Amino acid sequence: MTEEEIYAFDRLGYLVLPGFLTGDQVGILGEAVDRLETHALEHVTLPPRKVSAWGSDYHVNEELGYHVKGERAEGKTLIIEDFWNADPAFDLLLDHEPTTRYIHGVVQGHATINNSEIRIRYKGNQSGTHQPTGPKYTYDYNADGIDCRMVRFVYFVHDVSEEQGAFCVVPSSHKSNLPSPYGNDPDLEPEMLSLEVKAGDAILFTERLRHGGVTNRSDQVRKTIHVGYGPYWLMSQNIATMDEPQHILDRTRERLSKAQNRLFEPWAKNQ
Ligand SMILES: O=C(O)CCC(=O)C(=O)O
Repeated sequence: MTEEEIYAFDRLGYLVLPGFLTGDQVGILGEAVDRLETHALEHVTLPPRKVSAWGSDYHVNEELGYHVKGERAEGKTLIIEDFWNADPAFDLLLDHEPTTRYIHGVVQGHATINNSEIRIRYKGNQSGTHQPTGPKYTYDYNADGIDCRMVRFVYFVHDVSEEQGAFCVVPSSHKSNLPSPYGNDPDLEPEMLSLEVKAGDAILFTERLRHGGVTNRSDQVRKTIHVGYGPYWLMSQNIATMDEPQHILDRTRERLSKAQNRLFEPWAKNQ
């Protein structure tokens, strides 16, 4: 990370990274997201089910190894977790040099993946504003620099304007001491900023930042890939498998390189 990026991330709590993925990568990921959306919509209401620790009802897809909840309807969203198991096309995001460089800039020590979700947001949908608190989501700065616990990358496979349901943040709110008085509708919060992006851009943010997604008022279905990172001891932060080990199938592990596997292996920190 450059000195300017470190300064901006510390001050604002996020970075917009233009042109982070190549055109080829955007094409591969976009097609994989479309394939998985089709599969997930055909299965989302079927057994087997899992009710997560947070109370959400998921379909557990044993064929492709993902968890999915939601529906395709006005105002609704489809969330597909553990997508690594479903399609090797997503592997290009694992041990991806630019991603690794930024993660090492904001997470100290051995960092692993703790969250993987594809968000598909249909017309009228918004992602409620949230700003997690507690030891898993802290933002700190010490003698070694920025010291985040959970952070997230959002990768964009198509352009997203404010009208199209942009990811949004309250800049610098990761340093606030008080709970927000503004509720969870991102469209109504003063100082909420929509981050408009192009295909191939990425956003990196600390989970401690107040964030969400403004209402998608367009006919474009908004599709994004979200990957959470943090210190090795953080367990899964996917909603279906909250605080469990990462749900990575044996056949996925066999496909991945040693460096890619290490991203899912907290216990490998000293290897
Ligand atoms: O992209 C959005 O609509 C919201 C995403 C979000 O809240 C998250 O990744 O934590």
